[in-house]
Parts: sequence; C-alpha cells; structure tokens
Amino acid sequence: MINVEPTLNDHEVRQFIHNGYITLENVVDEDFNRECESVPGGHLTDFVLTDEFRRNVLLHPEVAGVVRSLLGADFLVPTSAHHHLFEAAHRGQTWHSDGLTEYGYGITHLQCYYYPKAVKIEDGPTMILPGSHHRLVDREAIAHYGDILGQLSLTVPAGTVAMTRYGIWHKAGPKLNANRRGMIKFSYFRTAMPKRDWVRDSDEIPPYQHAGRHPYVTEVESYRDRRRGELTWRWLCGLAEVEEPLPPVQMFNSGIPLSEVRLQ
Ligand SMILES: O=C(O)CCC(=O)C(=O)O
Ligand SMILES: [Fe+2]
Repeated sequence: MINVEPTLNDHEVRQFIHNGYITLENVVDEDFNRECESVPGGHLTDFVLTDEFRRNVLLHPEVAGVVRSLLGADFLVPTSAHHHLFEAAHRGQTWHSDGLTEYGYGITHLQCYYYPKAVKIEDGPTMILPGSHHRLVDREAIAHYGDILGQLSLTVPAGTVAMTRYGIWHKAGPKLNANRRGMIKFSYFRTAMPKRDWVRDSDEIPPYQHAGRHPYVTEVESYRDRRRGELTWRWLCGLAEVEEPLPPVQMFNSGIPLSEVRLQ
C-alpha cells in the first residue's frame, strides 16, 4: 500500500474539529497548477484518475497527510471531481451546504477545494463560515443571509488546497472581473472506525479543549459547540461507541481504497 504518514497532532485535530476546515497554502507544484488552469469546467473523471493528478494533488504528502490524520489509514481516494469554473462577473452564490450533508459527530468525509490559480478578492473567492459545520439547517433557511460575522474569503495563492467538513456553510463570493477562477472539488471518505493514530506525543488521550467562540456565536450555542466538539474528539479517539455508516452516504462522489491505488 502507498505509504501516507499522518501530519496532524492532537492540537491540530482539535482545531479542525472546532473550525471545520484547514487550508494548505501553495502546496501543489507550480507546473502542475499551470496544467490545471486549462481544464474545462464541470464533472471530471479521467483527469482525476491519472497518476499525475494523484501524485500532485490527491496523494500529495501534505494533503494526504491531513486525510490520513482525520479519516484513518485506508481512506477512499477520490475518483471523480467537479471543476467549479467561473469566468463572467457575477453577484456570488447564496450561503449553503452541499448535497447530503451528514448528521452525526464522526468525521467520515472530507470535502476539498483545490485552487490551481491564485484567487484575489475581486476573482470571487469561495467564502466559508468557520465552525458552521454542525449547524445543519435547511438550505433555504440560510440562503438569504448577507455578510456573517466571522465569514472568511479564501483568497489564496496558487496551489492551495482547503480541506473542509462536508457540512460547512459556504458559497462562491461575488466576482468583479472576467478572469477565469477555477476550483476543483473532490471528497475523501473513511472506511473504518477511528483510533487516535495521528501524530502523538504520548499514548495518553488528552481531554478536548474548547477553543472559544467563533465571532457569531453567543453563550448557549457556545456550550453546544463545546459539547459537539467533545463528542467528535471522543469519537475520533475511539472512545465513543456510536457507529456511523462507513463509508458515509454518498450522493455523487466515488472513491477507491488507498490500498488499491497503484502508481506507475
Ligand atoms: O466555486 C465556489 O467557490 C463554490 C461553489 C459551490 O459551493 C457550489 O457550487 O456548490
Ligand atoms: Fe457548494
């Protein structure tokens, strides 16, 4: 099996639980980014299955290291993707979460956004709301929101991969120019119940530490967030008995177990 080393430690796993995302800036090689700039918009399969895409993006040691840390050893490697390509100026999407966003506290799915080209504020960056991944609501109920305190525009250098909890609220932000803005979106899935097998200083499981309130969170929701975080932490550490369907329910994504991937 291709060797993938975990890269996150206890603290970084807890930060991911709290924020619902992690960004790896400028990790993909410049030449490969340039190749991806001419990829057409829409559903992608053949390109995603190439050794080149796997080596440069899907199994890049930093990207796969995060996946290995959060989804365990034999995760499903994406076999399809969607290229969200915008050219004309537009007003931006409305806030939403995607597809069949999962219930439950386990981390079984990572949805990733890869930006082959740098994204500036006028290019219509993806916007996310850190910490929103447990707020499962009807899409229509959040679509009318404008700016939300704490929202983040992913203005990023070329070759950045943002890795998110599937349920995180997000949208494409308003775009002011006619330049190409691409984002290739793909998902990894868990196949086995978790244990604490990321980077560890000791075998003793440290308690969950709540990182405090996101800017839009008030008192009661804050202790709900703390509790949700604790439940996810315990689940990831193998302390919770709650079983989740593995791999989780998928709507349009597909994957191949890491143990079955062969690179030429
Ligand atoms: O392209 C983006 O920045 C986000 C697109 C998106 O979230 C969607 O179409 O579901
Ligand atoms: Fe979306």
